[in-house]
Amino acid sequence: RIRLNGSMKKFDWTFDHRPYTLTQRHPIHQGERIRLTLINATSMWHPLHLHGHTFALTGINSTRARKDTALVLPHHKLVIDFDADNPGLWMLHCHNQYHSETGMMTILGYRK
Ligand SMILES: [Cu+2]
Repeated sequence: RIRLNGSMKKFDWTFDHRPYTLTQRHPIHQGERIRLTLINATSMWHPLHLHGHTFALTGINSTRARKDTALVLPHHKLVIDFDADNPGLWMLHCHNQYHSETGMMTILGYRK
């Protein structure tokens, strides 16, 4: 579960109130099916982009399409599933570059 935080006033976009650091990791292992719940606690749209994988939208947003970017609407959540089948260090970030630059990015990394 990852919460999107920040405001236009402070321009302090983060995940879980923690700006990006080089050493951030999340507990993922190769071969797992990962469900990410992205909770947008802000008043902005955030197009979240995951590197190295494609994901499926779940619930009412579900389609057969594979995506690598999806909008998380203000004060809504988006639940996505993907397979951890590509070991490496992969960025998850807002595709508004000026949001990721202030901290709304993290690394989903795992080894073989
Ligand atoms: Cu954003």
